[in-house]
Amino acid sequence: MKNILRIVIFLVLVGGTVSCKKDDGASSEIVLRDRQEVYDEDILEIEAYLKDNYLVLDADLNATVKKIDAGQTSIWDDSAYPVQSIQVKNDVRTSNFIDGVSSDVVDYKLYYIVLNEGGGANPTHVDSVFTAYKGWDLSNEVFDQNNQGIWFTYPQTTAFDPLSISGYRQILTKIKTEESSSLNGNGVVVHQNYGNVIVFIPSGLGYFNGVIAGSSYNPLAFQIKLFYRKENDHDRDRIKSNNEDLNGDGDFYNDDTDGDGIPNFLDTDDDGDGIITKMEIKKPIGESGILAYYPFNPIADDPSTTDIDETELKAIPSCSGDYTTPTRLRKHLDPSCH
Ligand SMILES: [Ca+2]
Ligand SMILES: [Ca+2]
Ligand SMILES: [Ca+2]
Ligand SMILES: [Ca+2]
Repeated sequence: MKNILRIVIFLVLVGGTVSCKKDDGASSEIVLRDRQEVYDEDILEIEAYLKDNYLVLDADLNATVKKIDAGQTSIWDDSAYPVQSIQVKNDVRTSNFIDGVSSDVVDYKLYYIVLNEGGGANPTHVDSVFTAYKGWDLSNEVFDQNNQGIWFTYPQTTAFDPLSISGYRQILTKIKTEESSSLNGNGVVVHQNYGNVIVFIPSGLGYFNGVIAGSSYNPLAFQIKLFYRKENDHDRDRIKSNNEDLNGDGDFYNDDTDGDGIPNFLDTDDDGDGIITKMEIKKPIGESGILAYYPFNPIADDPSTTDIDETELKAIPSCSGDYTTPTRLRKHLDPSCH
């Protein structure tokens, strides 16, 4: 029970921190500091931490970090599990409109250690993910832990959807979901070959001025295990959000076919012709296949399901009736055609 309570508290903090603005009561007494200045301090603190501490792993690659006291090899110098880094921006938005980008201009460095890559799929930024985690501060005090796993969804569809912090969700693109899972004799799910990563998060990609683990502006570490992902259709237009990143750059907020300020993955009428996408891609009566709506790309039969023929030879057509060319202008993106 204690764990569940902690999860709820964690979620409130996560949701509150990423969505709260200056009028947040809990943080109103904390002086709002300059983001670059805080980051410059945080990254020095994180780098010192990586040089002053070492990693202990159990047989299941559960991590514990300890302060070096007898010549152990630091995380910084550990060649078995080398520390890596990526540069990222703060992805917390002011709105879901195209122009709702964060005013945070800091170039953040995220240090991370891949303990296991995982045998499944890389999640995209807008997939829901099911992860277990352990979070600790740079004095190695664990402040939250979830061993069973919890779903996080980005972006939120309601304010109550669990949402992870920016540094947490952005590092997940570096690992993959599990290869498989099974139930053991006690009915407990056992995950095999899942993505397992440790990430060191500057406070600007975490809770920033929100109080976590006893203080604000607190850089943190998380071990994250990625079990499942779910592809979403955020606007329920029968086109997966993953197929609405038209320029394929991994940014789902810069694709706006009709220029109305709403990105395609959240726009129910992508080409702005007054006919909703879902209606434009509905198959006429008598069309072949088992789906009511054209898929984005043709689908081959899955030989593992011998009782079902999944074949869909025709995908969303262009105005001229081209059902297959990958680069065709699909009709839901062509305002001259419904
Ligand atoms: Ca894009
Ligand atoms: Ca739009
Ligand atoms: Ca759409
Ligand atoms: Ca339309």
